[in-house]
Amino acid sequence: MDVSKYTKIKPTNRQVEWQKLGFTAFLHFGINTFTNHEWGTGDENPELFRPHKLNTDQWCEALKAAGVKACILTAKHHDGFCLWATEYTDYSVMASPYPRDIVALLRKSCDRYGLKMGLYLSPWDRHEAAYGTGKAYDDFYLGQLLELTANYGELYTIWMDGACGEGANGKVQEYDWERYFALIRKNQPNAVISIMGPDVRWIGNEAGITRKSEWSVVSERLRERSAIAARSQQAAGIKPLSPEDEDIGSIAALMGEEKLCWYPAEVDVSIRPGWFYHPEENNDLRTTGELVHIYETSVGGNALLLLNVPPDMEGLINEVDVKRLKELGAALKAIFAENLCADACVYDEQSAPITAVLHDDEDFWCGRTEKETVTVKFPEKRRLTHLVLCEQIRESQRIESFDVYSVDLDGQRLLYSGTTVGFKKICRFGATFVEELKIVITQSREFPTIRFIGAYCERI
Ligand code: FUL
Repeated sequence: MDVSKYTKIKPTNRQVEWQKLGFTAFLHFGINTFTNHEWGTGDENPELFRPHKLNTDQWCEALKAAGVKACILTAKHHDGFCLWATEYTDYSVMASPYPRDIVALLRKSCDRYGLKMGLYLSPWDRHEAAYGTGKAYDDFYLGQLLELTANYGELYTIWMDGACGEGANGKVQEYDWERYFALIRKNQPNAVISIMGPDVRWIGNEAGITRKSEWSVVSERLRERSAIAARSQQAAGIKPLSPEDEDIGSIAALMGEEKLCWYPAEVDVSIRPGWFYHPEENNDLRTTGELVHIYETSVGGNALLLLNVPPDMEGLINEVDVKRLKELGAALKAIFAENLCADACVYDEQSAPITAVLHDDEDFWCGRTEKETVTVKFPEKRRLTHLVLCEQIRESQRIESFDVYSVDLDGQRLLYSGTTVGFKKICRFGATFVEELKIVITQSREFPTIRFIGAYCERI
């Protein structure tokens, strides 16, 4: 079968750089933090906004402890209240008892802590009078977008959620997405435009669940769904596609699709039940075990993890969240601190040694046929609990299925059976002493690539 239709689909450089971040954080903070709501109505009094101990350094420090590489702040949520000194509305921090530009403060802290910064700018605005009137609102939104993309340094993403409801006047806006995207491309050419944009796909749930087989090569219709909502009626006979579908990337699922695109998945999930801080949820945080599982299946499931940690009414990441983030960081270190593969011998079926896969860089190994076996020989028996496999996604996503065996004098034992690999696959199995690993790629599109192999043992 000619699979070049699939393998010719490759990511842009900005998508690869975004994917490398792996683990990122969301900061939902705003007027809702002070009203204990999830969605504000847009008429909350700015007087309520009093984060008297606000400290964005403390946010960054807490996130760093978990191993986060970048964060996204809700510069404006659906209520329309802005966290920066915008000239387009009075409904902002500047009208509050805490008149400081929080986007600027976070920028400084991110730079100090070596975190990348992204911004969430809700298209839906329940405060702005122009909302729902067409071009007047688009101009207003573009003005805000211009301020954020021009005045706060390099942003790695602009995150546009899909919520689109009524404004204060009962009207609903039809957004001029193409104008929004053009402005972002011009001012922040390296930033991915997420969710409603063309670069990053919403995984389809907010529960931290990644598909068993997560493909980044999918139908262009998934992206048109957001960009061209008005034109998205399906032609007769073609099944509608939704981000929630379980299989959106197998060859069977893509059969008949005219246009394909690289549209990688992001898992947005909150450490708490809500997106915003609610004091009554202080005992309801996800456990460290749950968070490690979400990490292993998202970061290790060809997706990016966007974990929400909402600052509280004092303007701090609450101590219970700080504690959980530290525990998560420690748990991940206990697994991934040392790559036990770094001094192993790796070779392919032609017995050619492969050193490229021992380093986590851009070099990679490339197979010749659809099915290939790669062997990893350790200098001595080593206890392993995890294996990490990475494809070189610049060459597209190719591996469809693989098995991992432990081999010794008694024969071979199956440790793990997987499907897609993509940017990163984390395979967890019961602790096993291994002298030789056989990675059998049972099916790939044309030929597989492997950019990196890592072997780890969880310290308990
Ligand atoms: C959704 C919003 O409606 C939620 O409040 C939250 O911000 C989530 C991440 O995106 O569309």
